[in-house]
Amino acid sequence: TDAQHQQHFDDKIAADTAIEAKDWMPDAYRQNLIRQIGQHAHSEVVGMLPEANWLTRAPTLRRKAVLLAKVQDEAGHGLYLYSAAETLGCSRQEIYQKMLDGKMKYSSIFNYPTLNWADIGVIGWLVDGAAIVNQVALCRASYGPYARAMVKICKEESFHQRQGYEAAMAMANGSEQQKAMLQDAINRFWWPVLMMFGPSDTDSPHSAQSMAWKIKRHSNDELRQKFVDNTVPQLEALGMTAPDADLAWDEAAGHYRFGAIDWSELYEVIKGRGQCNHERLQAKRRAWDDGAWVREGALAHAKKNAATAA
Ligand code: FAQ
Repeated sequence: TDAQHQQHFDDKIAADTAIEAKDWMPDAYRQNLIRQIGQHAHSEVVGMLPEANWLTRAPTLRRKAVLLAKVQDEAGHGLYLYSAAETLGCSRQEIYQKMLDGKMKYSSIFNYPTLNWADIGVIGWLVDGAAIVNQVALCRASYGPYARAMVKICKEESFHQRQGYEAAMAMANGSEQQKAMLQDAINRFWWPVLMMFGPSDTDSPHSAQSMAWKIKRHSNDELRQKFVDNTVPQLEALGMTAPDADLAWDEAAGHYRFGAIDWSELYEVIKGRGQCNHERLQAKRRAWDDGAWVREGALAHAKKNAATAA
């Protein structure tokens, strides 16, 4: 009966046994995972655009090769995540179309422009750094296919974070002009990166249920705090600062305290009114349309092979 199924599911969650694709699960659990994993997948593929903007203008061949590898990794992450979402019974094409139609979200951070080369170092260092803090927690998410995808993604993400920090380090040790460029990039990305972790716990509608289901293991605010604690010493090592006058070490708490986040900015971006929302979706729609001949060709090839086999 449904009650027995529910009891079995609850027992597994309580015992930290992974839920697998063929296991019974409450429909709300399934739908919530499709939402989160789908948005996560969309973030990976939309997230390729800001950095791809600098591939043709990377300052050296080495920087170009590393950045190319990173951007390709993000495409791979998108594919693992779309596959994980498909194990829940959704259609990849359907959720992709929803993203193109602006009906499914992707991370707010990718709606900010990359104005100069320093932004690329700062994205690798701060954006991938924030993504790791969030994704390490998701390696223990209760849904097996999602958790396992996260393990591989985190390994690649830590390489991304290091390449970003190393690029930032080169600029921090460079000319006055390079230092100023780096500081400017940090100033622009700092607050949007803190917003990646989602609204504060008091305004996060999905958190309570997702924590009860052990999809989320830590709250949005806990992970944001962990990121700040990790990152401030790195800022200091570079001789850079955060654009936050309230940022200070709280000895008693063992944490860095930081200033108030402008939540209206996050909500504006999420609603589609950020600086680059329109441009990002346009680029993705164009890529989808331009790729039609590849999909048609692959389909014709598959049909021909099937006919030959028959
Ligand atoms: N942007 O109730 P909550 C990467 C939405 S890293 C946009 O707190 P939840 C790596 C939220 O979806 C970035 N929307 O929701 C990379 C919900 O809307 P809905 C991707 C946001 O799910 C680096 C509503 O607000 N990482 O891609 C944001 O419990 C460089 C209420 O929020 C992930 O997606 C936001 N920042 O917690 C790639 C991680 N925050 O669905 C390329 C997986 C919240 O009701 C280059 N996701 N919203 O319409 C998660 O961990 C969670 O979904 C959270 C949000 C923590 C993002």
